[in-house]
Amino acid sequence: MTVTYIGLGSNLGDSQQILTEAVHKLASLGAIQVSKLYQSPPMGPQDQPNYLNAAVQLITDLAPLALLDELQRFEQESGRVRLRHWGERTLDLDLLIYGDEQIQNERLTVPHVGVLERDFVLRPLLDLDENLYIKGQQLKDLPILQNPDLTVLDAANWANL
Ligand code: PH2
Ligand code: MG
Ligand code: MG
Repeated sequence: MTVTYIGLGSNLGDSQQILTEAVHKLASLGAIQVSKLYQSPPMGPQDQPNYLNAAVQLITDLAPLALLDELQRFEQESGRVRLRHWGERTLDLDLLIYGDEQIQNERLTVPHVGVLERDFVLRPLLDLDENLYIKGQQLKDLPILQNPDLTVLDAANWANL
């Protein structure tokens, strides 16, 4: 059993519905906990809609690449559209953390690139474990969290679990 964290994002279609369905699919892979639901301005091209972002803690038996296969299958099933790099997309599921493993291969970099610089990833992660560390860095101490750009859309049971 490994404690993993998945980042969820969507800014095309009915994003809350798409993220809700993604949470239910993640629940088929193991025990989950879900962060609050956030809205955040786009990182990257500015001529795209705001994102909905969240994170899920998943405790699973799946090996990293098997888990990645499942995440990519869920992205495809949501009718994933990805129009440009850092651009709009229907569903993005990023494997952020896999236990305390550091993984680097053609398909996967864990911890996920850029986690420490993105408030829309950090804030939801801290909902799930406020004492989380990545690469020896305590997340709640990161300066970027002092002035977060994101707003809580739904703090309750938004995914209807
Ligand atoms: N994902 C991107 C590009 N830009 N911006 C926000 N706010 N949230 C995201 O999840 C996001 C983004 C590509 O994965
Ligand atoms: Mg992403
Ligand atoms: Mg991605």
